[in-house]
Amino acid sequence: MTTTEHESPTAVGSGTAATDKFKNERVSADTSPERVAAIARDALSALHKVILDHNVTYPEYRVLKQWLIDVGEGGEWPLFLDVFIEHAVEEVLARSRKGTKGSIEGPYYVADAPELPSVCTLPMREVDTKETPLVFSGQVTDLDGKGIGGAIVELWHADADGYYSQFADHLPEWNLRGKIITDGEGRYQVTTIQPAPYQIPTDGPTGAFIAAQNGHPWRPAHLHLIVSAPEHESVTTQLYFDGGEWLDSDVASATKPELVLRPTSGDDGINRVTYDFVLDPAAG
Ligand code: MBD
Ligand code: FE
Repeated sequence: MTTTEHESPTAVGSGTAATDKFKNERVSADTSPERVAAIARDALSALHKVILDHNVTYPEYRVLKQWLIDVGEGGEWPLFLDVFIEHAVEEVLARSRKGTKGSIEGPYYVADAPELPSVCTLPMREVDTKETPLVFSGQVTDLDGKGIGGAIVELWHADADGYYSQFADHLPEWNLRGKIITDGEGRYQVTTIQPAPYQIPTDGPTGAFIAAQNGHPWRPAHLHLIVSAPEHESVTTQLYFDGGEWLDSDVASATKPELVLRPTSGDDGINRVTYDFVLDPAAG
């Protein structure tokens, strides 16, 4: 806690908010019954193998059952899955992509953020303006390097205390979230603040899972982005900061060397960095 005085949001609070948001989306997948059966069969045998290899006991099995119930009741399934599972799904998607490297979406994306012009400042509180400003600019292009006008750069990130708006009651709606529309050449320039590293809530079942393995609950400071344009595949990604704490040990296994920013710190106290996004053409 550096700049504000408020009750720390609890794991149950942020977890429940993430679960409620997810339940409001209607999700479906075009998966054949044969494929469902094959995946279910292999998932169960993988788990059976772990139980047999480790001689898992009845008391251990019951502790697992209780923990699974706790994750659900704490609303932490979006958190747990996105931290420990999503990176593998992203790896599958990445096999078919040539443009900008993707990364996981995580549990804290909210659609329909305010639209902003190509040169803009993210919505922020008075207190956020006391943090280190970050001017983040660049161009969205296709695979041939041609700028894409009217592309959308959706940006969301944690504040300097590591909290996300809409998932922590003390923050105003849409704080540090926006949809930036690129100019005719695909360029954008957004002013925001340096985010802080994110700590997985330690008071819930995901925190207990991490502590039980002597792991740390931290993600390095990051920006979340979804970059999209008509007739192109959208890319969901994250950008990190060179030299940032936890960059080499992200609890969510979601960093890639191509996604590390190296901002310059100006004499005016402003950090500046550019990053260009390259979109694949729409598949099929
Ligand atoms: C985050 O901020 C995040 O990006 C992920 C993937 C999981 C938990 C918190
Ligand atoms: Fe995040």
